[in-house]
Amino acid sequence: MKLFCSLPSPFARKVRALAAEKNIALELIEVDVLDPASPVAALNPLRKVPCLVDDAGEAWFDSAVICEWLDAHPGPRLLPDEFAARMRVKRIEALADGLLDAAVLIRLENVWNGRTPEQRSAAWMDWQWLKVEGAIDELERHIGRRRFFEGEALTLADLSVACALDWIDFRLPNRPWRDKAPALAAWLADVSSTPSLASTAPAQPKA
Ligand SMILES: N[C@@H](CCC(=O)N[C@@H](CS)C(=O)NCC(=O)O)C(=O)O
Repeated sequence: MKLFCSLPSPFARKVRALAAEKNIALELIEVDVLDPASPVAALNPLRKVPCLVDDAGEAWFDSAVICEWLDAHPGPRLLPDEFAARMRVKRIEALADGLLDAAVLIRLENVWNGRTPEQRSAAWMDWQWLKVEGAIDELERHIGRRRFFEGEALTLADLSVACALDWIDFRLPNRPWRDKAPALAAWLADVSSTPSLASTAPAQPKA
């Protein structure tokens, strides 16, 4: 199976971490999604990564769909079978993905070369950051003293939140969040040693 991705993409990292948990080998094909000639355009009309191409050549997106698709393969389950628990995991995943959607918009506002410096809007970025902060508040309330977001074992909820928060640290280091979310910060420090997360962590920028 081929995963079209970029290595820093937090959505792709979520898929890679889930595949690692299940011991599924993925062939990574790195692409530049902002290049109009990216091969992803022919696979995903939304021109976004991750995009998985299965062994029959069928393309799957977005990251939530890919994760569910991979989780149906043999190996430990990252999405519980029981309906209510499964939906609670997916709700946390949606919160983490939504947080990232807003955070990615902040980054693109800063780096997309279709905008001039004068066109970049600080007000727009602050509006997006409000969403990030709202999601972080909710995640902080939810995690409390728990070890996992749902149940007694690692699920897709944990992978999603860890990938989202790490990406904020990686790409938006001037937007601190830990002071307002100490439980979440402690949880992240703990969960980050999980091998599937440690082996997929974004490379830190060189000093
Ligand atoms: N909802 C999508 C979001 C994917 C996404 O935003 N990917 C980014 C990279 S991190 C992307 O490909 N952006 C290109 C663009 O927006 O044009 C998912 O969960 O896979």
